Amino acid sequence: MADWDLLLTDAHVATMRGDGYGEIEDAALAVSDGAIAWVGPQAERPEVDAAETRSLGGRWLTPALIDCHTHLVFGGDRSAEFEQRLEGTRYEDIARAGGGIMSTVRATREMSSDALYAAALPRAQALAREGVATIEIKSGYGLDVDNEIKMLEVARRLGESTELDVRTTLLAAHAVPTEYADRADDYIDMVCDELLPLVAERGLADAVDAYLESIAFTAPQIAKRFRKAQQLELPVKLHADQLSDSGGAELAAHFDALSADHLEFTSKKGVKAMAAAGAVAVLLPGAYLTLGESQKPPVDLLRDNGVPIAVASDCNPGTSPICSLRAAMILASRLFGLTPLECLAGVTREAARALGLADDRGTLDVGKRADIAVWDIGHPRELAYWIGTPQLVELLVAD
Ligand code: DI6
Ligand code: FE
Repeated sequence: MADWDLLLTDAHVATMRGDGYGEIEDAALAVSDGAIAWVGPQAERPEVDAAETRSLGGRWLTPALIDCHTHLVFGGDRSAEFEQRLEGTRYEDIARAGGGIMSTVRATREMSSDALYAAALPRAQALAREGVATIEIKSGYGLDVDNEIKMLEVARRLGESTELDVRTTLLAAHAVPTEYADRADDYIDMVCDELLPLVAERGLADAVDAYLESIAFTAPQIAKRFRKAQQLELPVKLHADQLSDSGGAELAAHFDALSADHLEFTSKKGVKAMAAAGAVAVLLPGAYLTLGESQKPPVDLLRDNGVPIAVASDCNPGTSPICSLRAAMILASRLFGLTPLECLAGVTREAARALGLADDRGTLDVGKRADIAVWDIGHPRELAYWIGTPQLVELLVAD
């Protein structure tokens, strides 16, 4: 019997281990039982049998990409609102007038599971076509027990029916639903007492998220929900400081969050708190672009304090209608000044860390999942450089 299932030769590898690209030129990589069994310079490869050997003709291998923040299960469309915004109406004002997130909530509630699945599938496939093997999908457009569960079930089904590995996040504290207008505390109580325990019992969520903002929930409301999540042993993450400095980074750090996401208005104190807690900063340049923001996340402070930086699509119909992680990389470099290395690390090893999966994927290391992207490029820096060029040759994923 062969020792390895698959041996890839004549390749260059960006392992993404350590701080750099982890480049190995003229490399080989072996896969066994869905995991990386060997990686290194071709000249040092042990003489071991492989069931299948493939020469890659000088192509590059990187870890498969990971989109660690999406809302890609949703109903309806918000292009009219996009038009309104370009005509001068602010996102917060549209939200306060019952549009924004609530209009997607109405459309999502009206759709059956099957219809939601059919709408979400092409979005997930679009990400996969660019080299993404793992995606996080949030609920947050149901905002009641049945519809939040419906969204999470659709997300799980996407994972089961495609080659994508889907991680689900309960984002019930995304907006105050109309039926709880002026009773946000009661809504949070319902989420803590009913929805969260049910979701945990049914294993439908891998993490819990919330939206801290003047148009969404307050810090005490979110703290209550995070305490409940922790009792149920679910890790937390937070939409933090997107439109104002709400102390989101500090709140996330206080609860040992996996990540704090957006962070445009995060202060130095918030960055220091994240560094101390080991939370990942997930930057979402698609939302910054779409909302026409001018306040950028504090990238230099994040770097100086050693906060890991991930990049994600934030795919959603309101603020980031982008089904492309490559586009998010491009935008992170152009808009936030991330280096090509930071962009690629942000969608591989740091994205894995933002999902609590750093031990399992995100770098090409022996023992990790054999989720590997094969690229027709001269160097991995090109992945944050070329726009719209089809560079992915193949995506290999562990079963
Ligand atoms: N921040 C965002 O950018 C998305 N959610 C959030 O909390 C926006 C979601 C939407 O507008 O539908
Ligand atoms: Fe988001």
